[in-house]
Amino acid sequence: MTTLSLYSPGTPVWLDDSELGWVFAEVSSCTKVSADTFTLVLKDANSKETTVTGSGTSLPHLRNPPLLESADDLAVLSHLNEPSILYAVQSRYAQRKIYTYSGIVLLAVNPFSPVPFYTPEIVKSYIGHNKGELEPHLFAIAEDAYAAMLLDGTGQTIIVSGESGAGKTESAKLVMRFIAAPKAPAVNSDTNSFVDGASQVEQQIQATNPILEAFGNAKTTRNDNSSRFGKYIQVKIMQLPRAWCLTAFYRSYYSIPIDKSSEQEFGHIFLERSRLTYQTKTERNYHIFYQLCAGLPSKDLQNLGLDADYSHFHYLNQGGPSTTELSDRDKFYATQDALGIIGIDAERQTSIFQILAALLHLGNINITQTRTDAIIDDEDPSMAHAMEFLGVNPAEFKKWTIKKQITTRAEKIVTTLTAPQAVQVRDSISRFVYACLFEWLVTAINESLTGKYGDAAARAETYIGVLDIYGFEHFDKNSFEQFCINYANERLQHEFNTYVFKLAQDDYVKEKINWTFIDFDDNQPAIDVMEGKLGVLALLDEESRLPTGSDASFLQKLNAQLDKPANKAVYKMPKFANAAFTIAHYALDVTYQVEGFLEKNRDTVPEEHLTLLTSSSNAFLREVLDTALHRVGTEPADPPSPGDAVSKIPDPGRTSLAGTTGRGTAVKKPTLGSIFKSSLGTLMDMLRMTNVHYIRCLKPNQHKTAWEFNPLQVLAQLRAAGVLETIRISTAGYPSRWTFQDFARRYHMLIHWREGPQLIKREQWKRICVLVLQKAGIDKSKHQFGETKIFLRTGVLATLEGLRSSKLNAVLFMQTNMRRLIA
Ligand code: AD9
Ligand code: MG
Repeated sequence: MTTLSLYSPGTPVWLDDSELGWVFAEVSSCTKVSADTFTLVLKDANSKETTVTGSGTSLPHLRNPPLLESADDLAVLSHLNEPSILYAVQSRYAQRKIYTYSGIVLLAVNPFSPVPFYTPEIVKSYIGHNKGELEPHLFAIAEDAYAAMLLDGTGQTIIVSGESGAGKTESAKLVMRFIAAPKAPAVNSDTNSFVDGASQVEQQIQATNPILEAFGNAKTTRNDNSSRFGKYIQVKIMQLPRAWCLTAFYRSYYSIPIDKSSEQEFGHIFLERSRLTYQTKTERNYHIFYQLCAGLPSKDLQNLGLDADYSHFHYLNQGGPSTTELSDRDKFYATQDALGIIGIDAERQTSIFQILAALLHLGNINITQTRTDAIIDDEDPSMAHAMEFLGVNPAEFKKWTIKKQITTRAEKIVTTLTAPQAVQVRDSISRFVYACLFEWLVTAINESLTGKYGDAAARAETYIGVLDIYGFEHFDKNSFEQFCINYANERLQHEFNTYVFKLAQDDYVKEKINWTFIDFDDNQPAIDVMEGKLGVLALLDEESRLPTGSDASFLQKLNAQLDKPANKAVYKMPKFANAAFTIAHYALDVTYQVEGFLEKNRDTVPEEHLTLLTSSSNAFLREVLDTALHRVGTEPADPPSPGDAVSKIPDPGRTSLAGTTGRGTAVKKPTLGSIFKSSLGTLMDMLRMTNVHYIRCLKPNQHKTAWEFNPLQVLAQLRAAGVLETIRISTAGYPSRWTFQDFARRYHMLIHWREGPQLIKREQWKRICVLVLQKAGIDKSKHQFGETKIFLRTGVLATLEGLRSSKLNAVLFMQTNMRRLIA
């Protein structure tokens, strides 16, 4: 079509608007200025005229016909441009439709209000139905994964992504509920059954939520229930002789590294541990502490030396106010119930609460200073309480909190610490114990979930995994925690790009099908700057291992290494912030303050304290530490190189929170950054072994207001997630690809009953594919033949599956009737 006819008078278009993104307008006139340049006069809804001159893509975007404007799947829009996509999502949201397909991705806009979309009847209605048959929904994605698992026999992952507060955790929980809802395998559609009332595994899976949220979630400025850890739960589906059986397993995100030689090889993204000892004014510590203060009967509180007023505790009063006491109290009861469901009885619960109380008392130990030396009063009541519950000798604890032992080749030297240094030691112990407790809980949950099917479950290959990690974050002040969280999100975005764009297109080229390459925003340069050989994490580790290392010299190294023309687009030195660096992430530029990076990366606990804790008289604490520490891995040291102070001077007398090191052995203590990086690596490797499905959560406003849609904010998220490109590739591309043989084996029944088996015998796979497509009436534009594979556009597989099911049912019907006749 020519430009003049495209922009004929009356054509609806989009006009740029600084507040709303775009507004409606209509073409009044279109005049040719030169060979490819045109001047358009546009009239907006208030009849205000605007003149635009341009060519090609700089001309206004075209609007879609009203019928398509709020389509279920953005892929059907005839004009695929940003304003049309944004408007479709926005107008659906205004109609209380929060889900929209965007090619292979489901977009989910947070309603910030209870919605009636998840009732047992709705769960039931999505079972056994193909993705396009009903309204877009999380359940349709879950059903799709379930069907793909049965069809291919491969592991499936549903990746839930989006920024903090966008709704990932809520969505992941709903998806889990759907998957855990009992149902027969979809191939046997007649017997599909949804039983109201939860099975035991289903109940146990549900119970993991209140527990993990109590111990791993906290209020942040972006989300009142923000996940501070990542989780990947695998629901394994085993085919037992008479039934399909569910069992679940958290590949979950230990705060301590797992032993590299262990069988449990999968990824874990750890808990944000700094929150335990410090929160900003508007945030809170982990929910469980407020729950404990609000929910425990006063006698139990007294026994633990606690009181209902959480503000008496340093670890809780730095942050903002609690949510209403009632909700913390109710949540506490829910946590207790859930602990009971997964088999942690009242006695064990009391042991857990004792440790939590010990941590609160630890935080209240008064550490002061005489001239240069830290001091703690021998009679400090908080120390007495804390040591009582931890089962540790107070005198020994005090000694190694205010003193430090350095071992040299010749002797051991004891030096004194300053008060701030002693506070660091105290806090590092609290963080360590809490991190171990969290891991112990995850282990207990897993033991309960795998239950009697433990071994079989571990071997089962067919599973659906749901990944829910902390969302992309940017605050006024961003530190090491945000760096790690955003790094994880950057890697996840890269997986998405690789999956959707690169792999698909690489395969097209390899199979030599007709294809015009679609460009996408590759975020590899940002990842290189963060995790590369001389990237932020590597330089941070180098600096962390130097006894004289400091945040300032870390920053100097960063700037020297990374502030280069090659990194101009991703690494920046901010103009107005000192002691900070900026990374241009896929979602947004974020400036990180370097203060505290080194200490947080080291997060070490003195070895003397570790010995005290592991030989505690509290048997439960010993079990907790044992569970956590038996997974600890150490990293062999790189061979020392000239000038490499790192591996030659291990910091003696201190051990990484993340791991113990044999004294004098040549091992590098893993830093938090290095553990994080390797954890992410294993997680990504595991995702790659599965077939992935994407749910992209969108946050419609920053105030958590129900049904409020801020177009510019949503647009930024759609852009960052590459939604436009994803749709383009989904519509232009071929999401299903099969080898000729696999395709022929599954669908040969659609061709003539005698011809099919004969062709199979002769292994004429491609011929069968051609005949199947002919028979099914699949248009030529909807498929392509590669060298070894057949490529199908969206929707074709659903058609074929429908035909296959009808055929199978017809055969079954005939056989049953024949038998009856014979009888
Ligand atoms: V973070 O990265 O963990 O900080 P999430 O997980 O993306 O974040 P979350 O699921 O916790 O966000 O959702 C935030 C809040 O949005 C919830 O506490 C609910 O109040 C609200 N929400 C999210 N999804 C839904 C929904 N489907 N229906 C109703 C919802 N409310
Ligand atoms: Mg969350």
